[in-house]
Amino acid sequence: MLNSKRNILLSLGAFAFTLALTSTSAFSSENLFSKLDTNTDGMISKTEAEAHQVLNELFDSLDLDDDGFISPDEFSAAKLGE
Ligand SMILES: [Ca+2]
Ligand SMILES: [Ca+2]
Repeated sequence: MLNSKRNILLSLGAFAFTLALTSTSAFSSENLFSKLDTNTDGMISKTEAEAHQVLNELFDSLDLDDDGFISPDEFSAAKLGE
């Protein structure tokens, strides 16, 4: 009985920790995205990506649909804000 209560507390703690971690990284990668999106069209162009060395190098492999822009989805897959 005591054991299972302790397990519930432990998993609640782990859940809260994961949640905090997830929201922190989402926040920072969103920040980075809007920082790089200098013309605020919601996409990062090849020129805008040049401001970020890693993004610049990974640009072609991150641009999954080959439209020449990094969308927020493509950007978050790169996990650059973590
Ligand atoms: Ca842009
Ligand atoms: Ca794209």
